[in-house]
Amino acid sequence: MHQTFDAALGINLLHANQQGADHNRSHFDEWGIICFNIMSSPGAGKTALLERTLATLSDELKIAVIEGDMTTDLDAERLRKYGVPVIAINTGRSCHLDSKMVAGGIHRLEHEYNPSEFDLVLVENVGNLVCPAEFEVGEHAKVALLSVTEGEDKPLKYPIMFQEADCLLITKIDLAPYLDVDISQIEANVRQMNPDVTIIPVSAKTSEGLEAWFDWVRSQTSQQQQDCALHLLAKS
Ligand SMILES: Nc1nc2c(ncn2[C@@H]2O[C@H](COP(=O)(O)OP(=O)(O)OP(=O)(O)O)[C@@H](O)[C@H]2O)c(=O)[nH]1
Ligand SMILES: [Mg+2]
Ligand SMILES: [Zn+2]
Ligand SMILES: [Zn+2]
Repeated sequence: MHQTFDAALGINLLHANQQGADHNRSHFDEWGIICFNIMSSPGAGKTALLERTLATLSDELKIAVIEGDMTTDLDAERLRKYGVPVIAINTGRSCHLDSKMVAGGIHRLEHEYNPSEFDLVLVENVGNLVCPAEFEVGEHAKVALLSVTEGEDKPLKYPIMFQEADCLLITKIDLAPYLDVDISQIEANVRQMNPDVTIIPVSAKTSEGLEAWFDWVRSQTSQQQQDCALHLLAKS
């Protein structure tokens, strides 16, 4: 975890970040968009999940991706094949996206497209199981991935990510038969950190569990659209 209070400068980094997150959130709500912040350690399968999600849902939902990577455009290129706007953000030396970086992506969406046409913005965060969970970017929900290859103890050892998650995907379950891993123990450890989190075991390779993930995305998106419509009605 980064030091988030710099006494010399007197700046509370998390506080400043939260103000930027509120700004981003107000854009999303104004445009009727729901935003998910997708987080995991490197290689747990975020981009693979997004590939499957875009392949299935981009016909029924208008989706844009904000793709955070320290240096390359590799993940953004993988996702552009699905014909949706993919805004790449290189974080340089930073191991997480912050709200200011994501604001840059949102403002590009605003200037290059009609943002009110979009339903869903998927933010793929930098692969890191620690600090992305602490830096809000204006998302409505945090989606954390934990692959079966990482070990049952990770929710206990890296608690913040699992405490903060609204939805936890246990990924690469097709590999479970080849490993010494107990998926029910992963679930129990996650529940110990966060009793109410939605847990969905998935495989981007075999498609197992993906329908449950797509249904979760659909229901969250339609809830946001209803909330935004009610809010507009109340204002008029
Ligand atoms: N067997 C199996 N492999 C998977 C699955 N999902 C992803 N992978 C593989 O895991 C590796 C990493 O997947 P990515 O989707 O690039 O992971 P990521 O979380 O986006 O990685 P970073 O963006 O670098 O943090 C790739 O070789 C994928 O093919 C799955 O469900 N099953
Ligand atoms: Mg990726
Ligand atoms: Zn970081
Ligand atoms: Zn703005």
